Amino acid sequence: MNKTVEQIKEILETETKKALSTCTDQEIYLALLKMVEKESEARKTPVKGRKLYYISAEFLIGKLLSNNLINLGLYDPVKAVLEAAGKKMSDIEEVEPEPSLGNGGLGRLAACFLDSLATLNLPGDGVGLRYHYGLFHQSFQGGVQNELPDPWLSEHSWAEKTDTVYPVELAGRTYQARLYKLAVTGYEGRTNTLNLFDLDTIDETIVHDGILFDKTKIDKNLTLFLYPDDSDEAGRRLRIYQQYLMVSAGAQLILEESVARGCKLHDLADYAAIQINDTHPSMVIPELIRLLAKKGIKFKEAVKIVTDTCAYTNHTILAEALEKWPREYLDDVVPQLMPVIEELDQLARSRSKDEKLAIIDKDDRVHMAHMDIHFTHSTNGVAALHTEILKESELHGFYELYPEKFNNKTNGITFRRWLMECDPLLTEALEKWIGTGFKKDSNELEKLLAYENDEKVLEELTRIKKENKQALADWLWETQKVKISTDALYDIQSKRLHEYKRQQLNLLYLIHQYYEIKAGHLPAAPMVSIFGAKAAPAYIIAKDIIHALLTVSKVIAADPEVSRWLQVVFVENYNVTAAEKMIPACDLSEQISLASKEASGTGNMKFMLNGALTLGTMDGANVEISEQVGSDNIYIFGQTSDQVIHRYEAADYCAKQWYEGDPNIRRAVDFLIGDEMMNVGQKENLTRLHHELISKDWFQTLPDFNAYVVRKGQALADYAVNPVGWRKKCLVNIAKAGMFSSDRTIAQYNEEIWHLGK
Ligand code: 26Q
Repeated sequence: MNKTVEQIKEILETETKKALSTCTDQEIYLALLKMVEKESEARKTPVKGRKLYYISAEFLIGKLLSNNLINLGLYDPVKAVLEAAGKKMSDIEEVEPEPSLGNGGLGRLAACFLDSLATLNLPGDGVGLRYHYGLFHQSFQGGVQNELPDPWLSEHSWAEKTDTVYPVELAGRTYQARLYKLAVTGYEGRTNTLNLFDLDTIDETIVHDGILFDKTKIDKNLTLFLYPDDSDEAGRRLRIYQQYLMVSAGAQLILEESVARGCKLHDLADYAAIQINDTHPSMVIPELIRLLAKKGIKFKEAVKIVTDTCAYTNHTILAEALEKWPREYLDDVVPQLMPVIEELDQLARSRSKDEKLAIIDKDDRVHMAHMDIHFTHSTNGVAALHTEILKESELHGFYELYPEKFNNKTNGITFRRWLMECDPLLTEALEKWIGTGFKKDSNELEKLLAYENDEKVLEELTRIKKENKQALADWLWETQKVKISTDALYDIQSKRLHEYKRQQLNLLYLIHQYYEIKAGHLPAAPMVSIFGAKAAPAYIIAKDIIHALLTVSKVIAADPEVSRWLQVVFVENYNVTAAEKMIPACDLSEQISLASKEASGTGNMKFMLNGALTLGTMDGANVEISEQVGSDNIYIFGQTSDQVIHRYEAADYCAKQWYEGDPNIRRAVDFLIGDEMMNVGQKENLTRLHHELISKDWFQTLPDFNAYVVRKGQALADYAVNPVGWRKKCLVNIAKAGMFSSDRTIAQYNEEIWHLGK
């Protein structure tokens, strides 16, 4: 039963022991946290049959207060209670620190999946680590990225300490992994659990000078940070420590829970399904085999049990992101696993003579993805194109050996956070036009198509977008003291900074526009170009790209001729909270990775759902977005993945030829080291980036440059010249976003891989 406004007021005042109007925001936040905990507890139901464990090094859950209130049906009455007491929901939200327990897409996907599992009433818990600091806090100083720890834990946080500890052996020493539990509420659904492991001995005081710390003191640092810098050996070893703590404690938890429900271990697959989120948790395979062997199960049978229980998701085809650990590291950190991994390698070699499919290669490196594919029953990619590329090129040998294991599960996003929570104005308008069914059945968004020619609806969509732009502009002013116009097209590229995602292509466009405007070739409409991106602390070129963008932003701002038409803003510390402000305000969503490199993308889906049009390459899920909306409602440009793959095979790409052969390209690239930039920015960073673009350009920015400029110009013209036509395209994008709900994705995982009980 939903609670009434009066009941909520009483609960909160009993908790705070005073009238709400006299409470601080902090007191109200804590009272709400308590209330949510109680409510969600009541929705925990016993599990019958198979239960899922989604094991992942990242869960980028974002702030939880509003999300939980929405899912529990308490948001509106709580808002009313607060308003009656003269309080604002947004002020209470501010009190909560964001748990940034993920880097980007992979971690956010895990969080969306937990939301959908609970919403679909499926028993599915997360297993991960309770990092004390999530992804670093980013600030810009002197035009460069600065990194600081980002604390989120406090005495009262969502993750509750339990009395459960599991022993985990690391480098011959036994550590105690303590279990923390965080309630995951479903929208009008059940409550599941996110299980996070930690050590009691972690010492936050060893952090110094930003995010530096002694990487050898394992008992003090193991769960201190999400993915410590792995540019040096100590960092890479620490990753193995983290991974093993997670999988060993996780495996013990899974076995214990299953046995408590009647499992006899031989039938583990009837009680548990384990989804391995990328290769970071892959050691769960040998660990489970080892634990089963300790209980007397023979190796061969243990391999079968584990294969039937586990499934693996691949999120990347970038070779450098596929984990291959020097055997020596594993010998040192997890010697108890090595005999198992060796036996698995022998078994794999008996199945295929192809050296490329081995687990331990001739250089004594352990290929985690290979172990996953051999010893799980399912390998999936995260978008149709990505899965095809895995089958046809990257993992072709494996596909020939195990065609039945390969399948696609196109990613999705939870509409609760990425529509209902972040865009209440659009949500309310949708409710008015098509009812509330879309919240549980995302395909109902298609009902919106009936209004494609309804002037009032289109006008209202325009008004909502404008209000969301104003809200973003206000927030930027409050948080960064940056002023942006709301009478402009908002163009946004927000995602991790990586060369393959090609923020540098956008950078070259901005320079090109600068020259065009100076030459009197004015654009069709003013544009605010907004970036949000963190660069890995040791990724030098990525940091140079940030520096170049910050510098271009200053050069343009200082030039009144240009800044009337073009403004460049870099949002500091891009995280889930910032995304929730930026996405609803966007007109044009930049999804411009080099075709074949972005496994899926999920930001692309969030922007689409909030009525932005995509400017993108035929990469990842952009391909499926394009199929959904049709070519008139998306701006596609650039090389196709086939062309890119052939070019890589032929190894005949020469950036210098493109640079020398095209005056527009040369002009834009050389601007990086011209006086305007050098006067404002740092010579070292700008020269290094300039050199990189001409001599390497691994992700083929230059061949796509002209097509990008033309297509973006067209988008700008459409926006300016035919606003009604533009808004219709936006409407089609919202209406066709249904297939990108993570509810759809999770239903497919369940039907085709997990077969969970209820
Ligand atoms: C590996 C080895 C050593 C150190 C770090 C890593 C590492 C860390 C994080 C490798 C990969 C990641 C994260 C990958 C990621 O976020 N991938 C994204 O996953 C999304 C969800 O499927 C996709 O939409 C994106 O396309 C993909 O880039």
